[in-house]
Amino acid sequence: MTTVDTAPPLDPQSFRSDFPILNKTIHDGKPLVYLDNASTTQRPRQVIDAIVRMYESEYANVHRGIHWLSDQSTDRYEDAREKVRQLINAQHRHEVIFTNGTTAAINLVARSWGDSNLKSGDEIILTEMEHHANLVPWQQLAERTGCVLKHIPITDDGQLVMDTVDSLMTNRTRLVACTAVSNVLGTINPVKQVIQRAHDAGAVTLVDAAQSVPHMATDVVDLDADFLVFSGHKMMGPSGVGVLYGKEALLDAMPPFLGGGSMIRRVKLDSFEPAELPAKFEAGTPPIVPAVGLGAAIDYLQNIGFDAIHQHELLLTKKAHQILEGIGGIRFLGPIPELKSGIVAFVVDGIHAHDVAQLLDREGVAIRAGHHCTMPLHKRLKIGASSRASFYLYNTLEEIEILGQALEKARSVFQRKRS
Ligand code: 7TS
Repeated sequence: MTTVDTAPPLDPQSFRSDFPILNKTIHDGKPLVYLDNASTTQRPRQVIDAIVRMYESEYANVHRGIHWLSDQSTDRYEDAREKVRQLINAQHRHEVIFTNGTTAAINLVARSWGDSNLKSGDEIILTEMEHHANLVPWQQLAERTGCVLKHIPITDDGQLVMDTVDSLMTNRTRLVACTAVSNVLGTINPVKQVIQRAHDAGAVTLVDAAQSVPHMATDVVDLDADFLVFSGHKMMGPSGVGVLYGKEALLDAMPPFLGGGSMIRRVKLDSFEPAELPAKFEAGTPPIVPAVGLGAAIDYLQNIGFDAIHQHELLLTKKAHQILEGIGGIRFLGPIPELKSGIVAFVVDGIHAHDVAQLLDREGVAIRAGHHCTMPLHKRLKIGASSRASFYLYNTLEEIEILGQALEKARSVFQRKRS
């Protein structure tokens, strides 16, 4: 997760026409301003074309074929795995497991690695800012094994209190699982440092990279991450595909999670022998076309470059902070823009987050409102819900201005109602 300041500025107008959905107008001709990218992103024509091409001319089941079409399909699927390997700089292609998404990948680790390595009294360290996907599977594991969950606290402005990390670690710490970027606060966490400290204590690490891989360069070797997970749909790929990266030695030692076709070398009526990696963790028919679509999304992102994407999102984030501060009565969640990815969550004085989102929708602006699958984080911040605008490479400064105008309008509607 490295960024530099040297990329030339991005001009989203030069490629926005690649995204058919961004030309839409809604609610009587208002341009759609899509600012819900932390939930899911939109796809460029290149990804849609790759999906169509696959179904039109190269689709069959993979790794089963004695026929030409299955070979074609298998090649495309494995090409996609290689693209993911290069994207995150994994050493081996078989360290890349295709799953259905981040949630599925974390559950796989919790079931397979967790059930076979943890026992009562062992400890897992998480953080107060995790998405439910990186909380509930560990809570379920704790119910099954009696292991204990601890949490790295956050500051009021949404940063990890790193001083507490060493004191939370004990000789029973087995796993540290941490998000690289908070889906609400936008905070870019010092995951490399967290991993180092976890390794010093002899613990395994899992990075929830759902909000970082789509936005910044990722190098699993440099991070020394043991597991790293992310979803295709948050990086312009199709939904239904995600990635579990794991170090070869760890994955090799883990039992399969789902059982069925493809994950076996041999089956008898009463027993089976698992297949090698990555097949061992890809039971059944995998997300073939979604994986190919993800490969096309990776090509598109790399063509633009992660440094340029990060710089552009920082520009949008700074502009959003500046405009929203000018409106008044708005409390930001999370730190200053320089410490964030392109996520701006906020609470508007006297207006419920759902009303904010509804009023913005009337102006054509799509944001998310609620707890964003981070109920414990909202409790820590002493709020029930928040509004969240989240950006991607195709968003423009003009769209941030429209967000500001729509928010101002929402404020005046509510002020009129109250007076
Ligand atoms: N981890 C983080 C940090 C996330 O932001 C999300 C999804 C997930 C895990 C789960 O990913 P999935 O693809 O398996 O669903 N976050 C959001 C969000 O912020 N709004 O909608 C989904």
